Amino acid sequence: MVFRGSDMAQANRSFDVVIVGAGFAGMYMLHKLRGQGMTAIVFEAGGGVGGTWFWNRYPGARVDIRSLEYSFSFSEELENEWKWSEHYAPQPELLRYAEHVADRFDLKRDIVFNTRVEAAVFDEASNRWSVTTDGGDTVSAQHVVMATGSLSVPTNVDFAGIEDFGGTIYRTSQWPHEGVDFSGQRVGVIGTGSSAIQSIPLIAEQAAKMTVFQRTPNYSVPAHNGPIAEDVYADWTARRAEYRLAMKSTAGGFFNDPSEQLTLEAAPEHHATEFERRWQIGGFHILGAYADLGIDSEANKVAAAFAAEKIRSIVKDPAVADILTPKDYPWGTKRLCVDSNYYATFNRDNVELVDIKAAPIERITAGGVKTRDAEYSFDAIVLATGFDAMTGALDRIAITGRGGVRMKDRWAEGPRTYLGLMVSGFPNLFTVTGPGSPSVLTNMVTSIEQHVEWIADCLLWLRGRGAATIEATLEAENGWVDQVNEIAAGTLFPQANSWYMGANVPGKPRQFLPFAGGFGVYREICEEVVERGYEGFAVG
Ligand code: N01
Repeated sequence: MVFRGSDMAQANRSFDVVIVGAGFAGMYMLHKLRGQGMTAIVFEAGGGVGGTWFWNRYPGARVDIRSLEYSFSFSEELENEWKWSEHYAPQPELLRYAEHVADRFDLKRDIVFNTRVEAAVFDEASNRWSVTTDGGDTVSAQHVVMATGSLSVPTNVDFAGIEDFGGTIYRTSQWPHEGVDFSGQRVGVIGTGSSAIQSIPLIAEQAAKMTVFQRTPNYSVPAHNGPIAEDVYADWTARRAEYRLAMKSTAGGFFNDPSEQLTLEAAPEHHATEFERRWQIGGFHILGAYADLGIDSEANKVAAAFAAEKIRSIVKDPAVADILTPKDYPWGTKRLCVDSNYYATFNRDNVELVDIKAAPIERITAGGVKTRDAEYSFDAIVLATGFDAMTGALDRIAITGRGGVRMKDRWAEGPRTYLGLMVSGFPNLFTVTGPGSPSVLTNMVTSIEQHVEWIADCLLWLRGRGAATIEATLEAENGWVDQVNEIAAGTLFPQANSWYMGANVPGKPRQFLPFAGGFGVYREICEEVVERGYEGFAVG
């Protein structure tokens, strides 16, 4: 097999660290390790850097955390030279940013593209990992960092008859790089999560006719996106260090002005003005309206009622508004969507909404989609059906630790980690933003930086001690899993059939996957663990 890496990679098959994935996490990990004089190679399944932003090229794809905050903070030079065009940057700009980071830090010479890692096996005699790619190459490393992403493996939704469809099927997560022109076409979109909610308004503008198949309605808030005003940028630049530091103590790794007030202690008039004020600011600001929205059912109903009223006020047909209104899970317990013109799109003459909870899809036919009640004809179908979140990418690599144990088998009842960073029995293997860490509940870049820096510090510490291995103890892992579960049980999150709960993948154990105690708290815990000499880890 031809090794498709750089000259250095071809010449060397033994590294300090193998990094899997060249998204934001893998890129920063590589940069950080190089700075510590360590040798590292990155394997990346895609043809370029950027991870999420490399794959998800559907119309309207953009970040849902403000770009000033959803960006690297580790390099002042990088921060000074990059200027975001909009509050919520669109995918092409985010991809350009990833490319810029790769070029400015000369990362690509140690990234092997178009190469998927298939297996990682720990050898107990040498205390090294053997990592094998789909190119048939095997390299050896003391450590492995899984920077494989939390939402990187699409669910394999198999509709009966899908192979019969005579038109074109597109998946939002594997969008053609050259783009798609839907002009004059009849388009069906299946799914109403964030990917669909971002793409529907733009596809509707192009298509002759669009039909949206909704199984479960989602709550969405407007982004109110637009250019970043010069004074906002000037303030950010002047006070950036202070802002970046403050972000690290927030619950989500970004700013949304969280209130400490309890919902039912405020008057109904206050609810109306406070929710409206935050709706007008846009994005996740609304999540901070009251302190108990995520933990108190009665408080949550106030937010849900506000959202329902908003939908009714935007969508002209009351029957359509009713279908678009969530009714069977608490507000905010599925990932809140951030949109531009989503609800208003259903006022267009060329858009129809089909409730497939009431009349499920039976099959895809040669001409379109057949539900229990009707048949719809399409030239194209867009599947916006989601991801095997947080564990999907790790499950698909044959990771074998001590005693020949497969990680997938260890996790048969649900993922078990210590701090979302390591798994007992899998020495020297780290996960970035893995299950059991705040991850998808936060600004991913903030979380990625914290994890990468924690891992890099750990490797330096190990090197200083001349240690060969580090691994989570079973006791620490059990304690952490209990803590993650207890915190989740104190919230309303478990009441929704969300991908946070693994509920979107048939057969996946039902377990709240991220740590819901907040980023700031989590970061402090990670720091305390280090201060106590890597408490909960066995070092050999
Ligand atoms: O996926 P989803 P997504 N038949 O799982 C439906 C991030 N993200 O790609 O809810 C019919 O949310 C499914 O219905 P139901 C963000 O964290 C961020 O949209 O299972 N329908 C649902 O409506 C987000 O939360 C951005 O009943 C089926 C939809 O498909 C996460 O990625 C943008 C079905 C899937 O929604 C995932 O979002 C995009 C079936 N068999 C994504 N199977 C930003 O804004 C599934 N569905 C940054």
